Amino acid sequence: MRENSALIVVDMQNDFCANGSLPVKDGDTIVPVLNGYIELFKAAGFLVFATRDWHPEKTIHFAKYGGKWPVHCVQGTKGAEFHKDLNLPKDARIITTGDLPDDEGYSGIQGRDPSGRLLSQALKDSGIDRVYVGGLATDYCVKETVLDGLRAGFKVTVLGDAIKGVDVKKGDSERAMKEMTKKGADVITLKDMKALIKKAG
Ligand code: VGL
Repeated sequence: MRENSALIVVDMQNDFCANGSLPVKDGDTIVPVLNGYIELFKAAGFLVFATRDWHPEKTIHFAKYGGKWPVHCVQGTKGAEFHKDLNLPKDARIITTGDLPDDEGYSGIQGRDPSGRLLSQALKDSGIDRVYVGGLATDYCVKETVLDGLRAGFKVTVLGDAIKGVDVKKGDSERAMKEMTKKGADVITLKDMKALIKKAG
């Protein structure tokens, strides 16, 4: 690939997986696929970012404080840890979202690295012009990260076989996919990604 690319793995945390407090149906099933992408990106020398939803106990994001969701991904809890089978590289850059009481934290692009730098800035500082986005959930954090990435001027590719949605309303994930592609996102699968990287040498 000629472009300088990075992988963004969105919110692959226990609470969004089976037995979590806000489980995304079949959320776990994308872990091996994401691991396939991670391997490719590492081998190609590209950066890997992993976002994590990282809420305080009290936040406007939770239903009991006026928000939409059950309590999930509270800072420092088991539910906020990454799925144990996700093979994040040692040098993966962790991006924190939703860690303030008035912040829903849907967009990974607005998340911050350990030094407090916005992900959008961290990407620019590394000369990244295209991001590949997969993880959970298609109709919330993946969608917002993709749309925000496009707005910030990045080219964005959705990992079509490494996302799953919440579907609070039936069809939400499908509508999210339509919106992302309409706004300019590309979609790829692991098989095509392998071919692309091979072709680029
Ligand atoms: C998410 C619902 C609530 C997500 C986060 O990571 O997509 N979804 N909070």
